[in-house]
Amino acid sequence: MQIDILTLFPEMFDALNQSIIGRAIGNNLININLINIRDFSKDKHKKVDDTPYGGGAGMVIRPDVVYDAFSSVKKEGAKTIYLSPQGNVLNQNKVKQLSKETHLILLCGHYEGIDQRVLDEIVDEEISIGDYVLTGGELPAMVLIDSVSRYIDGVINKESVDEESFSNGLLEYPQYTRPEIFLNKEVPEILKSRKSRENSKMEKR
Ligand code: 21W
Repeated sequence: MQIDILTLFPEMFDALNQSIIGRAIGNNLININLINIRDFSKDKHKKVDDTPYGGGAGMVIRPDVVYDAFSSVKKEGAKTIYLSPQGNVLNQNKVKQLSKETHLILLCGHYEGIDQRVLDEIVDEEISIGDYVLTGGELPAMVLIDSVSRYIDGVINKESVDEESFSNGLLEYPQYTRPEIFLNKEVPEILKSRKSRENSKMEKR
């Protein structure tokens, strides 16, 4: 899957080069391309925002700069997602649906917001990750990438995808490993019996 990320803070995405997602990127199962929106400013001071028409606090990102950043990666068949607090809240069904796409373009919002005209022009879908206020769309974009990546073939084994999925979440159970006694608490007896070990995935031979 190709994932282009339009952001003012590309360094935040360094976090993706870790663990399972880092390995998936290394194995070319996911290709992440970071685009710094600021690189498309035509201003000598690299300015990307301006005061809002009609007044109000803060600044608004200019539509032309976002449009040029978008145009540098847009291809036929890509789906453009705007991460924004006003979007539909992400859930496991949406995650599964997005994992079938071949090319996602993620536009990260920012506290100040983006001129509505460019959003109307380029955005296919608006997604939030929950009803609380963050400072930008970067962490939500990473949440989306992490959750979607699990469904991409080869990223994690198939049993884990089914076992850990939200729909089966109620089947979760407490887990134990060594040491057998920790802070005076023993591993439950039933899990230590031979029969139980034979039935466990971990020790199956
Ligand atoms: C916070 C952006 C507040 C915009 C007038 C009109 C992306 C997010 C975000 C942010 C505002 C997500 C304004 C859950 C989130 C995100 C930053 C409001 C000011 N004034 N999911 N608009 N929570 N948050 N804009 O915060 O970009 S997905």
